[in-house]
Amino acid sequence: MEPILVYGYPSGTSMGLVAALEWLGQPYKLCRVDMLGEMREPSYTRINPRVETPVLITDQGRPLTETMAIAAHLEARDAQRRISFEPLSPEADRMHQFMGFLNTGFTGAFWPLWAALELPEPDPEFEAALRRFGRKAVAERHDKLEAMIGDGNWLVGGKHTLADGLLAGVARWLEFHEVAELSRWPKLQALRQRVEADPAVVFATALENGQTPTGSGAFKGHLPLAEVIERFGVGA
Ligand SMILES: N[C@@H](CCC(=O)N[C@@H](CS)C(=O)NCC(=O)O)C(=O)O
Repeated sequence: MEPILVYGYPSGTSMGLVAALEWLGQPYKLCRVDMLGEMREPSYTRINPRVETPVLITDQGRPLTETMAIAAHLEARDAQRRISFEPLSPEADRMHQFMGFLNTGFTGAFWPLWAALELPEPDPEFEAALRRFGRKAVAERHDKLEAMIGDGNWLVGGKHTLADGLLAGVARWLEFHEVAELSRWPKLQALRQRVEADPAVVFATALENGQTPTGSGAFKGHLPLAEVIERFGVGA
């Protein structure tokens, strides 16, 4: 069977893995999940007990969670090195470094901003504190990322890779949370413009938005969440 990526909307980081699957060029299916609705049904815990996206249903039918684990799985399937590099090469190490940074500190810096947005009850003082803390953390992580970016067209090694996919999924939260002008980080701005204009990222973003774009041909259609849980979920 083809692997199936369960990706979340709105504005999920998993969009970057959809783009990576396009770049990888091997047949895959998708399952589009409303993170504010159906993901919160108890049955979802059968594919991810932590109630998050993404989840990859592997070609063996096993649910695999956590972005870094999914990325490692895709890398292992990438014999032609379309989205990764030769294991143990300097480029592979550098790509993993970027992915680790993006998936941890960079993504985590946004959590206070999400928390401010999702407060269960109005609490203006706490909300303002969360926003102040979050904006500072996000700007600081952007400064660090700007310093890490080289002169190439992509994050590492002159081609788009899993690292660029992860960047595409999360970096757009800067605008979503109205933290700062992207032009404050010129290297990141140029890189993001390139990544976000890439056909695979445009395709993945359109799918996330509920449109029906034409991709590279590797995408073999969506499955409903209920079917994915019924066929591949753990337990009853
Ligand atoms: N450590 C996980 C984090 C995944 C994560 O936080 N996903 C978000 C969407 S980007 C989510 O599902 N959040 C749950 C929610 O919105 O309630 C990973 O890297 O895959």
